[in-house]
Amino acid sequence: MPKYVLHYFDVRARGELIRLVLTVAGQDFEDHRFSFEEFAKFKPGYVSGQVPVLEVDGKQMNESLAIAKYVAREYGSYYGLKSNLGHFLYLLFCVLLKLRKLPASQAEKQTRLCGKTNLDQYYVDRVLGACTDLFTKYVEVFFAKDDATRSELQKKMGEEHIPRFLKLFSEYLKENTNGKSDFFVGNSGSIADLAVHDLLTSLIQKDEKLLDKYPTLKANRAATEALPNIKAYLDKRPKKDI
Ligand SMILES: N[C@@H](CCC(=O)N[C@@H](CS)C(=O)NCC(=O)O)C(=O)O
Repeated sequence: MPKYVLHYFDVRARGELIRLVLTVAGQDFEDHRFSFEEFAKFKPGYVSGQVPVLEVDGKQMNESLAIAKYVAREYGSYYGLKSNLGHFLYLLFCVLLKLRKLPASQAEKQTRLCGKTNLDQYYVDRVLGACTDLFTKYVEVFFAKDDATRSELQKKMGEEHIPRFLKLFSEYLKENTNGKSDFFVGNSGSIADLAVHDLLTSLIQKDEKLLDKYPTLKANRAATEALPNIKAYLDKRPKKDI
C-alpha cells in the first residue's frame, strides 16, 4: 500500500474530495492540515505553490480533481470475471425478487468509483463540473470583500444558484436508471456522489431543511453516507464552514 500524505488547509474545500475518496477506498493517509498563517512556510515546497497536494510515496501530485480521480482509478478499475459473474447473479436475484432498488455488490462498488465506461466517466465529470461551478459561487460569498457585497452575493446564491444546481443534480439522479438507483452513475457510489455530498454539507450546515424539497438528493446523501468507511470518517472529522 503506498504511503499517502495529504497537504491542505484545516478545512474541507478543495481537499475534502481527496480525503473522501481515500476513505472509501480504505486507504490510510496522513492528513497534514495547517493554518493559513502556517501555509507560508510550506508554500515554496509545493510545485504550483498551491494546495491540495497529495504525496504518494514521496512524489507530489497537485490539482485537486486530477488527484481525486487518480486515487479513484487506483481503487476503482479492477473488475474480473468472478466479480462480474457474481454481480450478474446478484442482479438476477434482485430482479426475480422484484426489488425496487438495485443494490451493488462489494466488487461492483469498487469498480465504479470513477466510472466504469467512457459514458460513466462523462456522467461523473459533468457532476464534478457542476460542483466546481457552485463551489466557486460559494467561495465568492465566503471571501466577499465587505458585508454589503456578501449579503448581495448571498441573496443571489439562495434565490438563483442553489435552486438551479439542486434542480440540475435532481435531474441527473432521475436520468440515471430512472430513479432505480440512489447514485449519480449506475447503481453504485462514485466520486460524483462524494463531491455532491461534500458541497451540500456546507449548504446544509447553513440551512438544515435545504433538501426537504429534493427527496432524490436526500436519498443520494443517505446512500453516499452508507458507502464503506464513510460514516466513521464523517463522525470524527472536524466540523468546518467550508
Ligand atoms: N485548481 C487548483 C486550485 C488550487 C487552489 O486554488 N488552492 C488554494 C487553496 S483552495 C491555494 O493553495 N491558495 C493559496 C495560494 O494560492 O497561495 C486545484 O483544484 O487544486
